[in-house]
Amino acid sequence: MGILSQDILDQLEKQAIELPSWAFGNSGTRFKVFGTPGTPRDPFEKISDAAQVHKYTGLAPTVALHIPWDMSNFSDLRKHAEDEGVELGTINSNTFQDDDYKFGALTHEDATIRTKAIDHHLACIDVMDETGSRDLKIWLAEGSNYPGQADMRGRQDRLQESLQKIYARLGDDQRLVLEYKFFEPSFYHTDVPDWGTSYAQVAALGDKALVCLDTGHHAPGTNIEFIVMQLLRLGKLGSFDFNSRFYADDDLIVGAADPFQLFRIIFEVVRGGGLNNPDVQFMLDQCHNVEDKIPGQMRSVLNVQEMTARALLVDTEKLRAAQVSGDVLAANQVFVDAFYTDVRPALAEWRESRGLAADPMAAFAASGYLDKVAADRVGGQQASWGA
Ligand code: RM4
Ligand code: MN
Repeated sequence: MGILSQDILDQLEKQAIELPSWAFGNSGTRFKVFGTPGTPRDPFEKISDAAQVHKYTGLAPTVALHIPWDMSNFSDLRKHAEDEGVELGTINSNTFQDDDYKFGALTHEDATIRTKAIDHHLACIDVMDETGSRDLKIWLAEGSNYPGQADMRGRQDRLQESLQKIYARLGDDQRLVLEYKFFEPSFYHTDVPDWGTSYAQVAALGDKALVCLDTGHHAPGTNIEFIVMQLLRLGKLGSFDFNSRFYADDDLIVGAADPFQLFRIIFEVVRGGGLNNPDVQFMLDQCHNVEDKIPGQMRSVLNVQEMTARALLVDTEKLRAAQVSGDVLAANQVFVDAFYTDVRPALAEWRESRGLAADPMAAFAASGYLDKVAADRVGGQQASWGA
């Protein structure tokens, strides 16, 4: 395949990226949520849409669920997923949409509210047992808005205590990943704002607890690939939530805002042994406010694939030699040469050799699927955050 060696193609063959069920529902900003004809009305329809992404790209064999948004009969949903050619993946908990959690959930001052939040996570693990999911992903909206409002230290202690109770319920093959985010919805302090806090919390739990890195959850200018390197080095990178951002937690298409950053991140994944390593789950966490959702997800997984191919093209021997000899410009040249290599024609050719369309986006558009679901899915309530 031209510039892509057999070794690179073998690695690309194994690549798997998990899709978020919520990417197929409507979303928007606090100003407006735009509906789209054909948007799924239940988790079954979300899974069917997600399966389209896998069908055309061969890259997305699993779908993450959000509880309670995707509450269903899970054995039926699992069967439906299998019939559509995909599997159910990570289970995401939700302690950010209940009045009781206004001042925290796992960190709350009140033990009854903490217990309620812990029980929700235990129920999520019950769901995992039914869906066959390995990972429980916890993202917490907890923190405070004003200095003095909260006892930050007490909240860390309560968080650890609550997480221990959740951790104790995990099966042997199940894991917990704790996601961090530097701000929002709290604006002064956040209880899990950075990788260090997440690391400290999960390290105190045990081997089955790891960090989830959402690429949109850092301050502008943060060197995210450094964090990737460090977490891999520590054996604590459990999963990625891929997306891209210009300003805050924009949840835009991964690789859209800064393809070079995605390249640098994946280079460190490869360097740290995290590529196609089942311990490091690649996931998307995105929303499609104005673009079509299925093609938006397709574009996303293709972007990850393209940047993976480019990262694998880095001549690491040459790079290492330049680093050792202190040849700054040569090292940088090796790095950017790979980044600037257009792998798209080679990937298109390779796809065809595997029975996939050379251009998955065009093939999906030509399939008429979007028109069909727009005609079929009439009535009912379109899925969105909260449903
Ligand atoms: C949060 C976080 C979580 C995701 C929710 C929908 O900001 O990124 O991963 O589950 O949004
Ligand atoms: Mn996320």
